[in-house]
Amino acid sequence: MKEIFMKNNLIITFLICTIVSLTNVVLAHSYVVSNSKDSGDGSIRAAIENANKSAGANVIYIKSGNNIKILSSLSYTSTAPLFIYGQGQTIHAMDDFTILESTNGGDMSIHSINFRGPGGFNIENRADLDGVGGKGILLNVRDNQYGMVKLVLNDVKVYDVANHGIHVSDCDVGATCGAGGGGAGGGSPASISVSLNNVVVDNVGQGMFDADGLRVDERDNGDLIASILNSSFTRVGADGVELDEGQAGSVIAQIENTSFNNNGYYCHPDILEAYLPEEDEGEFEDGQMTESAVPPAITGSPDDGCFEREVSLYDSGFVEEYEFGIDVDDGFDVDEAGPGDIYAEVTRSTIIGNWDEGLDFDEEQEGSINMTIIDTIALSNTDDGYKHSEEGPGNVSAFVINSSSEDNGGKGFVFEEEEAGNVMIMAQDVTTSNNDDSDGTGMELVQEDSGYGIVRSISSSIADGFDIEGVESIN
Ligand SMILES: [Ca+2]
Ligand SMILES: [Ca+2]
Ligand SMILES: [Ca+2]
Ligand SMILES: [Ca+2]
Repeated sequence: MKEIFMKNNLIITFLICTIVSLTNVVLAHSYVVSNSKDSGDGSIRAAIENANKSAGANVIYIKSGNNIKILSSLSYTSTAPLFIYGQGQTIHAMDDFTILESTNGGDMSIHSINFRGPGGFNIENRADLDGVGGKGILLNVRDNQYGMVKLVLNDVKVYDVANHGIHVSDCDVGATCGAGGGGAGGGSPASISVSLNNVVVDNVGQGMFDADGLRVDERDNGDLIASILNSSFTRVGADGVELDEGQAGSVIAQIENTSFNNNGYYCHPDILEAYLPEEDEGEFEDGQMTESAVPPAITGSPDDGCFEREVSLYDSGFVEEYEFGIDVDDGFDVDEAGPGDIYAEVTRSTIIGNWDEGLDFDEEQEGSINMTIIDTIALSNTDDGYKHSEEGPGNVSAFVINSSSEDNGGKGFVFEEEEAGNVMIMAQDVTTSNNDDSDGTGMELVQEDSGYGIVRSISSSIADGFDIEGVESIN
């Protein structure tokens, strides 16, 4: 093993020096992968095992031109940063396991490598019945970690894995962390930064429920910062991207030239509708319907976790209404809970054919949604094109410029705000048409409780109309 300073790659040396200088003078070590074997001298597994024993940052160069078939996970256990530079090789998992994991919060920076799972998963060929759902890349944050945890991916493809394609987990309750809003579980004081450039995530998350293309779980103090450029998330079982932030901290996301297309159909309605009760919803007068008469939770389907069953009662204990649903998912889902905001900018991107909302942003408790959408298209999503919901003290403000939302099953754009706070929307050169039944479905703006609402729309074509509550239109 040679020290990085022996290498002639000045850029990498600079990066490593920067990191090393920040973490005391512990020299980075480098390792060369010279063959495509699963294990043994010169293999990627040997390189990672050697890196695990080193005290400082580690750099692995994959020089072998061949693809690498592996029989078990590649597990990086150091807390120091790991850099891996490939030349477009594919690391191909021969079975259902996580391909590359950093188990103790070590930053990872991965360049020019493809990660391929065994493939062939769907709800009728599940991966998780044996308790395992393999991911592409996993970075697991330590419970006591602080500062900024970083995942950097450049020129990376992740495909054919059963579970999340890419997962950063700062959450101490493991897989049960993110089944819904950003609430469950605790975590570390650390923030998370995820930086993706030219990343393709395709056909992942089809082997189990709630498995996303990119999933970030951020808990306890700390922000979730995501920069996603020139990338695509397609054919993902659950959300193309899900950013889940709980407790104190904000979500700060910059998305550019990225597509979120045809995601969210692991719970495929064609397969599951047959398991719904004959009456899958109902509304009742008080005293009419007892709770025990509501159809029970569904069992015996390919994955019973796919069904939602909601029952609401009158104070008397009788049923007011019930509803069964199939849990399909979104193109891009952000859930922010606790003190903190959502700041997001989505530019030159496409959000097409997702099985629930195209873009679904939810903000709870203190904090605002600050949104910028430029040169972006939402088309043919099953529910709303772009949905923004804010609860608690805080505002919803948005600039929407030269963007469109058409042919969606729900509304084109939704901006809704509750409790203290305002709605402020500026739309310029925005087009909506043929959303839902085209009756006030282009743009829904709701400002409830204290506060004011203003929408200003300039040279826009909202062909299917506004649905406005508590918001004043200035044209
Ligand atoms: Ca944290
Ligand atoms: Ca947080
Ligand atoms: Ca908040
Ligand atoms: Ca509010």
